[in-house]
Amino acid sequence: MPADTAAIDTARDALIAVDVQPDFMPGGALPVPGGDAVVPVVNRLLDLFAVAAATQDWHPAGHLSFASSHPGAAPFSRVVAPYGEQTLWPDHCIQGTPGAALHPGLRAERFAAVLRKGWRRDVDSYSAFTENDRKTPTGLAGWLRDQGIRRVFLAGLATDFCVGWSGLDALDHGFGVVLVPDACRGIGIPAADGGARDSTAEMLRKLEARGAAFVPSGDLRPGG
Ligand code: VGL
Ligand code: ZN
Repeated sequence: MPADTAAIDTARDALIAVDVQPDFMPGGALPVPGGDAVVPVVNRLLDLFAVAAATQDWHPAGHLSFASSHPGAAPFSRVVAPYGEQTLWPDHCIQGTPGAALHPGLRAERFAAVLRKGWRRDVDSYSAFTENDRKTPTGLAGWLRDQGIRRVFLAGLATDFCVGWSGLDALDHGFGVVLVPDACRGIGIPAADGGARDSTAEMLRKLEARGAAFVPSGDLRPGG
């Protein structure tokens, strides 16, 4: 990690906009409080980066992560999937529906790559790098490396799930990670460990412990 986390090196730094999709906006199928506020922030951030990618949560109908696929199960409860524990969600981001599109207010033409994830019916994928079985790669790490990227700046939704897991996996892949707090929002459910922290606070704690940096968008600048 360069000493100056706030200076963007356009040859080595990439912006990743995670799951900025209508279904995660207030009023959407799986609303993230304040989710719409990240759109203008991501749009401003795009001016600082030469390499930017976006992810789209992209599930088939009947996806294993949908509570509706488990008779009697409520959204936000947990089940044990063949690959381990899986939180169940309201149906969301169904392939080809308007709620699964990139948010129409995004400057999407600036994304060099758009990666869809969660498209296997029986495996969810929070992370942009590795699916929830914790072994199937999405290919994003290789793409970033092929562009010469060494550090990723994370924006989008939701801090406690797809942004957070993407950050942890980016660290595991050897990338530096900078989370831009005002460009992210969390869902905020009771944390899986049953502790006092909610899922957003718990994820931020993990990211910090593993070496992620947190730099607000207003502090980022060209150079470095
Ligand atoms: C997400 C829950 C289910 C996310 C996606 O984008 O954080 N969360 N699917
Ligand atoms: Zn999902």
